[in-house]
Amino acid sequence: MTEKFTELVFATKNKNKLSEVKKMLENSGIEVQGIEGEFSPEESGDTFEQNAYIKAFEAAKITNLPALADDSGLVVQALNGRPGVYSSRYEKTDEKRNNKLLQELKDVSAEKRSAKFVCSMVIVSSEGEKLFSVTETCEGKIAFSPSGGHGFGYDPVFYLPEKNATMAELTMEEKNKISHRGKALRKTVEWLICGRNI
Ligand code: ITT
Repeated sequence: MTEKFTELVFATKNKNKLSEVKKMLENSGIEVQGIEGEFSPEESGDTFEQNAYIKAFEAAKITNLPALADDSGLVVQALNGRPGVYSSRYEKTDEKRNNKLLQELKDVSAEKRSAKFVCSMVIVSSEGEKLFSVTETCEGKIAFSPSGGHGFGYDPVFYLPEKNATMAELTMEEKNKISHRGKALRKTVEWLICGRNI
């Protein structure tokens, strides 16, 4: 039996992620809801995918709807992959996280500042069965200072050599075309619309 989702809960407390995903799904026939009220799943996984599953399952239990979750973060080569799955726990605010990152990299040369954003997306059924997962990346470098007023999180310090701009200097549309979340979401939407057969 082929079943189409028309309603999906996006298991995030991050309003910026929610707007990016809503924007990308606006003409898809799939209505995305945020999650209201108390929602603080323990992100105890070792991988982005495990954490995305934990968040999605928690949201599915609360809402009784199929749920989508994204776990994402920044992997910095010169820091042996840190902050990685701990990206949101690296410091308490975006500004503090970016300052700490720049401080940790203060003696690292331009050539050695490679980094990537990673995004895992998982969809679970309302019973918590993992139906789909995908992991995508976006490669760049850590800038020497923050720049740009769009986006969120580490965007002001994430420099894209091919654009000669930081992620925060791109519009949301431009970011969605190349970002880890944009790429993962396009595959997710493809699966939601045509690839699913359950
Ligand atoms: P939820 O868990 O509620 O979805 P969160 O913001 O805590 O929201 P994560 O656990 O996935 O999200 O943590 C991701 C961290 O990486 C967090 O600090 C984000 O600001 C940052 N991040 C994720 N995607 C990003 C992006 O597209 N641009 C900049 N920073 C990003």
